[in-house]
Amino acid sequence: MKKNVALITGVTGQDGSYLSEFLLSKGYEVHGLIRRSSVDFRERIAHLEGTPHFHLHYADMNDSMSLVKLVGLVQPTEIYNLAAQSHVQVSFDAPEFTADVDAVGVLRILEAVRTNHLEGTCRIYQASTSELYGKVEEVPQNEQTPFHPYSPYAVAKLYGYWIIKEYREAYNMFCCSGILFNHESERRGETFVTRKITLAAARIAQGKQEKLYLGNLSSLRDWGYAKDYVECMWLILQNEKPEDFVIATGVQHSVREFCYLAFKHAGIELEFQGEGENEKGIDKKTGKVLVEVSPDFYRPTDVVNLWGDPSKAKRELGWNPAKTSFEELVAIMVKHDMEKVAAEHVASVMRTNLAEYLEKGVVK
Ligand code: NAP
Ligand code: F7E
Repeated sequence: MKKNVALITGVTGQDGSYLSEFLLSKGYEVHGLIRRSSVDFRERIAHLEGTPHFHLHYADMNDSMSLVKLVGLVQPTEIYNLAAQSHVQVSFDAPEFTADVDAVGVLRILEAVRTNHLEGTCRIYQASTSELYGKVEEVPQNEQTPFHPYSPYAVAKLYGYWIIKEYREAYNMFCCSGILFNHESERRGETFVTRKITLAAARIAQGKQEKLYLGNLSSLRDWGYAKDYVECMWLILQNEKPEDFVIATGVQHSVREFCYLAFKHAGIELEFQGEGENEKGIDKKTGKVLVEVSPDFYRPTDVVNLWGDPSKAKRELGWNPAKTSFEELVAIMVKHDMEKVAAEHVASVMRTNLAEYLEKGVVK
């Protein structure tokens, strides 16, 4: 039997790391694309390096030739195109780079597959996004909801969505988009709102941070657990027909609610008072202001009402959107960050003690 060979772009990211673990557990040969960086950003996949069937290769989504060579070398049966400049706020500061990676990058992958004559044997998953719905035209959003992208990131991802559809129809390629709503985890980047909150709650609870500054507290999201969502990426490629799917939990919460629950898990009960820029999250027990609003985190245009309808994925892929609840997700993230902050504290005490011992000549 022919072995399943997966190529994952964005392997160092949150989803890439979980997807690698998932595919390895299914017996795949997994190849990951990494890019050169002056510092080592491979901590999410460090535990996989050196294991059999897991290989890393240098290339870049901005470099067509490197992608053509890599696809030719690996001869993948499945490509998961997860690489992206994925931060919406950053896309306002670096719109051209975002378009190059998130829009043209998708085209480069498709052309690399065609150049290597693999269009009949290689299936392609494109990491599409609920940000396509942007300034939403209907609630909740499903596969038929019109798109209204509302950031340079979303506009770039819309090109990715359409070029995948175009190659599916023009060249009969098996390529699909998963329209994924926000999914988080203990591996989430630290500047996305959920992780920023869980880390801050842990630091504040352990006396390592005074206050947390956030932007729009009323923004609504459909937050799921990343580990559950990567399974769906795989299911989309195992489907009989190449089709696009909405992946979401079907449950919506505000940033304020996420914040309240995260602090509660860290042992602090917050009470929110005031409105808009004057809203504050106050520790009910001490009366101390722990959360404040800063317009620095407002976006020129913000997407404020995302709520997905995962009925199609449930019905046609047999995927369970309720595997990890919102409450469980917050609990997992806070538990992880409480332990991380405590371990950092122990390590810093040990470093201080060691420096003292070295100075006193106790340790040579
Ligand atoms: P992430 O943690 O930000 O990971 C992004 C990955 O893309 C990283 O591995 C990054 O590499 C890589 N990358 C960026 N620019 C690149 C380039 N020029 N060449 C090669 N690799 C490059 O994102 P994620 O949360 O795992 O999301 C995965 C994908 O799903 C992204 O396409 C994102 O836009 C999309 N998405 C995410 C969500 C969500 O809620 N997480 C929802 C919908 C869609 P470095 O480590 O070197 O930076
Ligand atoms: O913001 C508000 C912010 O940056 C969520 C990416 O994975 O999911 C992600 O994009 C909401 C927004 O994620 C802060 O204004 C308030 O309304 O965590 P986020 P995102 O923009 O939804 C989609 C589906 C993707 O595709 C993306 O790749 O929270 N918010 N205060 C804040 N956001 C941040 N980052 N920081 C704040 O202080």
